[in-house]
Amino acid sequence: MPGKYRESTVLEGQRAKLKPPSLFKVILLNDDYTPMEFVVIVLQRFFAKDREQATQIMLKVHREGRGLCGVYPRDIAATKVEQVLAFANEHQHPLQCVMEET
Ligand code: TYC
Repeated sequence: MPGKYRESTVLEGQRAKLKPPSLFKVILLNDDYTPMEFVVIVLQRFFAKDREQATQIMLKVHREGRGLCGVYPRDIAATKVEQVLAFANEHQHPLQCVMEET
């Protein structure tokens, strides 16, 4: 298709095919051994929660078995899970963290 608007026509064609990225929940799981204070630190360090928010989420996980830390695009969610598991392993805590598509 000749003409001076050809390039923008191609760009619009590509734009129309893009879907918004899938989002993933990052979820912390309860266990009987990880100290509460360690979980609060994890939520502050990796999920940008303040101490009050972190404490509420930790207590929810402790009482209900699991709790939402945040919602992110796939790669960021996967990195958060890796960071939490590496940090827990370093400190020899069995804390588990998973991601789930929303
Ligand atoms: N249940 C743990 C305890 O009593 C605390 C805990 C909370 C562990 C949240 C993991 O994701 C977790 N020490």
